[in-house]
Amino acid sequence: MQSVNSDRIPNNVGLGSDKRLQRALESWQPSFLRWWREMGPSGFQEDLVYLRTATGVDSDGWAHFDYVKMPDYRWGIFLADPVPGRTIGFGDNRGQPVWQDVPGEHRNTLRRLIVTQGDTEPASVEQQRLLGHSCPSVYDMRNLFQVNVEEGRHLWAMVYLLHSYFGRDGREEAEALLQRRSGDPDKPRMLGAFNEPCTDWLSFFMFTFFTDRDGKFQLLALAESGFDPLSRTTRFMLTEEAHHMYVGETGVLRILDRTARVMAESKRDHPDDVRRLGVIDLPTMQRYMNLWYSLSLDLFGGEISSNAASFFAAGLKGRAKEEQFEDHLALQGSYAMRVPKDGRIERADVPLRNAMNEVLRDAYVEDCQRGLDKWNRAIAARGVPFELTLPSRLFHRRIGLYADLHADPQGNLLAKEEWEARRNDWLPSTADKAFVESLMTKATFDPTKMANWISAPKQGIKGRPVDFEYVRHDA
Ligand code: BYC
Ligand code: FE
Ligand code: FE
Repeated sequence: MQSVNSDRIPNNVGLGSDKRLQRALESWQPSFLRWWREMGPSGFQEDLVYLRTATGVDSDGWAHFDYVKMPDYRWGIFLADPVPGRTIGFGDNRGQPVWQDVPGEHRNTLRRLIVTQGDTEPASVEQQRLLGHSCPSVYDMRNLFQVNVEEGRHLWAMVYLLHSYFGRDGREEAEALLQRRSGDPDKPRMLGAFNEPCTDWLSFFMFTFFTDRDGKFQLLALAESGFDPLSRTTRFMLTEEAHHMYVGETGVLRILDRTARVMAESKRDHPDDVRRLGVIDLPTMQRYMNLWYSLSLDLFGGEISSNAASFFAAGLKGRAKEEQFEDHLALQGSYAMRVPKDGRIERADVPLRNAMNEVLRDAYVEDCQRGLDKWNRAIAARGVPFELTLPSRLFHRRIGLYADLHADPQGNLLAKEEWEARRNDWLPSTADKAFVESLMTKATFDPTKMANWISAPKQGIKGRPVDFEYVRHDA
């Protein structure tokens, strides 16, 4: 077993000179590698994969690209550069110097936030572990593995914080992050969407578009934290996150492009006809989107949240790009919330601090819509009259104010029976899933080939051609 040091683990946290931390990470590393072998990508572990590895935090030269076997990936620990004289930007402690250590009174809350963030990272790897066996192309397989190893690095990032700043409980939490399992009823992952199956590539692309985007916004909010090590860690994680969302956005775009092209060429638009041509019909795309969007909306927590108010008050978790707001205290303002009351939806003014989850969700929804606009332009460019729309925030929620409602995608409230009867119009049915899976029964290992249901990407990775051998697999 190779030990954790600055040669083996690229880092900019002075790991080599901190013996205590080095020992702690050394004792965690074998558990991580065991977990990776057991729950990381199934198969392909001995293949050479053309991967990006973070080696520093310079905006122009932070990553190195080369072939590597996944278990040999150099999972590094990087903090964005400190901002000299940085002060807390919001809440009751605004203007005070940021904390370089954990303030005693916020210890439990901070640990909980870090553990929740950390839990999602290995969860997503577990959810995606079988996808290599049905990849539409070698290019896509490489992107899957890139996302997987980087989610592994995000786990390292949170474990670094737990080991460095939370002593014994931190070490216990770091072990527990490797014990929970996505979808396991006895020891599930912490947040809803991370226990959902993600076993086909349409779900994978929806996940990386919608669920990784929750990651982006949660990381933006944590990057504002007054706990400086958390801020610096998450700031660097955001650099990698951009690629995950790119994989999702372009993946869905390529599926839509392929479908729309087949529809235009065949002059067919009935979903059954479209399916017979071996591509995914657009109403099915809308249903998968409805599912992953609503699951991801839940990840922002309750609309009205005293937790969120206290995170904000304490300066632990801010709003995305806090500097864009004028009022950083948020003590006076209110938020006009849609609140269910007596079977109807009413507006109610909620104190702004209690609405922070909804404020973050607003920014997320806007960002999702920008992606959808691109998707719709791609469909229109093929001359197909179909538009994808984001469902209402009231639709299919399990967390928060709308969890017990039965709303259609337009936000109209329905009786439970009526909603159940129409469920398959709005969410993927068993038949939809069977169809999608039927397209994805085997992997494409020839770098020059692309599955029929998806268009080729416009460009390859790091200047390489699309048909480059991104994964060296002896099929
Ligand atoms: N499922 O006041 P409330 C990523 C719990 S994704 C299950 O409404 P709060 C990634 C909540 O914990 C980003 N439980 O919510 C993406 C609380 O429990 P307790 C992950 C949920 O606390 C793709 C109770 O309900 N990062 O990085 O304001 C691939 C009432 O809570 C859910 C973070 O989430 C749910 N959906 O906010 C890889 C950042 N929602 O305390 C990676 C850290 C809420 O009563 N986490 N609950 O037992 C947080 O900031 C907050 O914990 C949350 C919830 C935003 C999640
Ligand atoms: Fe992540
Ligand atoms: Fe991600």
